[in-house]
Amino acid sequence: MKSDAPGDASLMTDMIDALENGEMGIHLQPKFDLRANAVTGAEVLARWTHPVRGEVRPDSFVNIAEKSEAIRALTDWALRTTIATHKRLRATGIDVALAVNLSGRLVADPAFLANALTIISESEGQLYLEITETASIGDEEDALRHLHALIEAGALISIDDYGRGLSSLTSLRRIPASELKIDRVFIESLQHSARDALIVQSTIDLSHALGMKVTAEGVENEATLAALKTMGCDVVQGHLTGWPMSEAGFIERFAPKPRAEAG
Ligand code: G
Ligand code: G
Ligand code: MN
Repeated sequence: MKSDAPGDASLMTDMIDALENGEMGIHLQPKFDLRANAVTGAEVLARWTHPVRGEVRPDSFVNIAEKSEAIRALTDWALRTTIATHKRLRATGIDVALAVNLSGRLVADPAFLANALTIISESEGQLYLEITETASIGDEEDALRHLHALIEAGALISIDDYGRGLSSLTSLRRIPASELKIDRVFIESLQHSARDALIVQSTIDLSHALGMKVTAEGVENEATLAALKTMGCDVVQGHLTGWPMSEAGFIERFAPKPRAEAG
């Protein structure tokens, strides 16, 4: 797809408007901790209802946004929205870590960093930045310096979609990550492919040896969950433990229920 197609440009203008007029929202997908046997986190996923086009899938607007400055506006918005959501969740008694997706190409962007540091310093709860590599961040001095500054400001770094595309052993060499998320292509075939099972097991062991916890993405059934538990995986995320849901839905499901009065 061409990056400067006219359709893309108008979609980006609409997207910038959407960030301000309430069309853009977020959903939260539970991250279930296998040892705690509880949801201890959630991934923040942008959701856009366009007045004419209807639901616009994030893969399409994120991909287009990544080709311009628009990705900075989207990510600033996502961070601010996450921090406001975090406050509201905590007010209902929900204490979970929230994870925002951060496009790899923003990591080396100084203008993004300045804003992000200010926003992140306002976070009241644990905040993860899930980074998908679009370039070899681990080999860029600026990017690495920025990651350390983000950590200094209180964020935790997560390597997203590990094993797919550009995300590779290169990212493990120098990225100061606290979490590694194994891409769902490996998780989906865990039951049927001995090779994929070996890859997942060794990725878990390698991550632990490097001091990272491991989240499996795309967990859709009990058999996969059981296998991951045996392998020592720390956290699972997927349709089995919860689809992405609205903030209201998340509160409904996870807020501590006041005890019913006797009688
Ligand atoms: O639910 P799902 O279809 O939401 O998400 C599709 C893709 O869009 C995922 O790869 C996810 O990481 C990405 N995505 C969702 N929200 C955001 C966001 O706020 N910023 C960035 N950079 N990516 C996002
Ligand atoms: O790239 P990232 O890992 O941020 O993408 C998250 C994406 O994965 C979102 O589009 C989300 O809707 C999707 N997703 C979440 N759980 C599942 C699942 O169990 N199965 C599949 N196929 N997709 C999932
Ligand atoms: Mn993610």
